[in-house]
Amino acid sequence: MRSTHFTHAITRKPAASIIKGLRAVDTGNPDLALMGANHADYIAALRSTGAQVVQLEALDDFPDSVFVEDTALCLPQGAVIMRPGAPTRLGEAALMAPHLAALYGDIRRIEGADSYIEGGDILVSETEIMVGRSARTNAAGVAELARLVADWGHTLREVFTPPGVLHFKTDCSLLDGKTVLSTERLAASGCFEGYRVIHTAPGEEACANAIRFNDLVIMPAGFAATRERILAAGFKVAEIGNSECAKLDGGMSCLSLRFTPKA
Ligand code: CIR
Repeated sequence: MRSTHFTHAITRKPAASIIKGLRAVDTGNPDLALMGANHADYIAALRSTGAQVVQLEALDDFPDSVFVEDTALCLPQGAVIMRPGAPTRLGEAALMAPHLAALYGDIRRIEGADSYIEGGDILVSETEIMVGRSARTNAAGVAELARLVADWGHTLREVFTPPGVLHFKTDCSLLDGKTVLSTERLAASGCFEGYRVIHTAPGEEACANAIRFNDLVIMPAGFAATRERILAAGFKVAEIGNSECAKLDGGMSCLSLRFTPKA
């Protein structure tokens, strides 16, 4: 399945400057050693599925650059370089472009001066691309993306990220072609009509950002009730420590670009 199975992933080492990373609420700085260990576990989990995982060097000029997902959208036909809505992150996208160009034949770019869009707001299922408007992703960005991917045959649906939630995928993940994991507050908006929805357990909203990567659902460690629900639905789960990235509002999807390149 093209929305859940991939041959490649790109990650970037956390920079020491991550202590200056963006966060909605300051709960203290991340511990770099623990973050590095968690990041290594994450890469090992991706590799355990047989995928080739690129690990880019840290970018100290961009404190949030470990969260590579926001820089690009990778589709079976090609990749689209984003225009992050966070001013301190805008420059990260251009730095990702050459790495994708080395693997993909068709690279497109969001270029409109008024267009803003981050990968964390984009959920690609087997049948459509959902894009959540948010504080980082605006209508112009969504419209430009829709134009860019139209000739690749993708249908794009604009949805809305709940107020106070960083990205659309902060609150949901695709588990298979027709199943999503979602917080109750996001699912209540009706955006997943036609999908099977597994809700995060009460009080465990912070684990909604997981990823399906080949045979694994990779989720943050420490959310036992939700983990049970995912296991009961027949998925194989790997848990990765996320305490340090969580201090910067980051989760499992943010840490990689996942794709199967097309030359
Ligand atoms: C930010 O605010 O941009 C970072 N501190 C967190 C980005 C998380 N990325 C993601 O959910 N795709």
